[in-house]
Amino acid sequence: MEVETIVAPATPKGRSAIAGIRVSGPQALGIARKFFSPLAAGSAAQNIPPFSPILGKIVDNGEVVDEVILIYYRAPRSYTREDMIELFCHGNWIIVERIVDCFIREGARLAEPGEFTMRALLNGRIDLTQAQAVMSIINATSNIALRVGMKQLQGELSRRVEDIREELMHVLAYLEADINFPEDVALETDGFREGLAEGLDRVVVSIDKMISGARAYALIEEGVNCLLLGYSNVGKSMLFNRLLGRDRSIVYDTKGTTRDSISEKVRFGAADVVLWDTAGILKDVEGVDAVAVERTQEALSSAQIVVLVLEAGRELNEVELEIFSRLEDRSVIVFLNKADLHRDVEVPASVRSKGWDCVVGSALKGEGVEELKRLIGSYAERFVVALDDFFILRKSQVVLLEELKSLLLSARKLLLQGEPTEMAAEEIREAISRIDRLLGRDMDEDLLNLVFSEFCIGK
Ligand SMILES: Nc1nc2c(ncn2[C@@H]2O[C@H](COP(=O)(O)OP(=O)(O)OP(=O)(O)O)[C@@H](O)[C@H]2O)c(=O)[nH]1
Ligand SMILES: [Mg+2]
Repeated sequence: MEVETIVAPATPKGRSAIAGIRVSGPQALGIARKFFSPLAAGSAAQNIPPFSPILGKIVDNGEVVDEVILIYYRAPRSYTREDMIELFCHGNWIIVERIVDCFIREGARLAEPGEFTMRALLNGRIDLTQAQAVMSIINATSNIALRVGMKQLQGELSRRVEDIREELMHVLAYLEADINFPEDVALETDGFREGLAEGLDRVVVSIDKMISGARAYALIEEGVNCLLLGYSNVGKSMLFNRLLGRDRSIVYDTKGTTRDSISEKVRFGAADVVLWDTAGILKDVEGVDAVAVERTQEALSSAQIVVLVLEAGRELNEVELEIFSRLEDRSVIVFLNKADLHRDVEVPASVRSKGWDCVVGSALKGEGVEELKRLIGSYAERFVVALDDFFILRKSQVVLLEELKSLLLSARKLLLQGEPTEMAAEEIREAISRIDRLLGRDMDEDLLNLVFSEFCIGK
């Protein structure tokens, strides 16, 4: 069956200086020739050299629709590896629709969301992890998402997955040799099984890295999560508003003012941060207050940075000391608030002994707030430096990785228990097929449709 030619607007609906339209498929050039005529004197419509922008008119039924720039990409040197046309017209949707209609009338059809990228995948120009990176780049709302997307597009994740595949093929080759030529190859010598098991161990370590990298990335995709945490009424909401520079959260002189966790995106220095105001921690509360405290605990579980707000000049209470013990593995900054009420503020010994950064200030007067912003920013930037450890994977792909891991652990066990090598080989074959699904090679339609349904049209 002949490949269909697809067409779609490549820029969003609305008014702009320029809008783009994309066409891909064997008929792309043939159809374009029917409407497009180059402006340059003496140029015939037939003369559309590849890879060079040409100024011309789109003429529909004798009427000039628009003046456009057209670029012809000759297969396989295009985004989809098929023949492609890109047209740039004035950024008015009526024009865009008329040009798209011209192509449809002559035999192209409107592309599905993500269909251009899907073709790039099917034609082997990119793999599934790169296709996802494309989407992530388009949808990125933070610098970190952009940078992780760009790394993945350049094949960072693909290479790691390929390395794993290679290692497994290697293991499989040994196992198959043992299965097929048990008498020829003296494979079942000392250390044969142990050696293969060691190879599998290495692979499991790198799979674990990918799984935790995907989880870590999902948590900070929008920005590094920074949570304001503390006992009730210490001034978290007022500090939150100060950090945002506007009155977002209610500040009130009674305990239990904030109930829901409230989040806002901010940028401190070069870092994108999602800042969270939370309900104050209180002991022995009931009803909605207890639910509010639960919400805070929940939010705490996904925070990378915690700003622990304490009241200057007051002894730490039981609740606060209890909070301390739950912050072991976080980046913690202490803000000693309400310093305006005291002359000399001492940093409590218990805080000092933790070695946490500590800012003495006042949300009311705005003191210490700039210092706090700077600290949050520099902590957040450390996550951007850890870029190599992040991967963009859907939940279903993380599940694939987990299955992959358990197959390998099972193969390892079978090997070490001295079971017939065929049993381990079967697990490894299964594992390799999981890898192919991960890369989009083994066309797992459900997974592909899931991934591409989230794309925008024209990409
Ligand atoms: N003097 C002084 N008062 C402050 C300061 N920060 C907050 N307050 C006051 O402390 C009270 C509580 O402030 P909030 O920001 O609502 O405290 P919270 O920690 O969000 O309280 P909950 O949401 O109930 O947990 C309000 O009356 C604020 O005006 C400060 O730096 N100095
Ligand atoms: Mg509050």
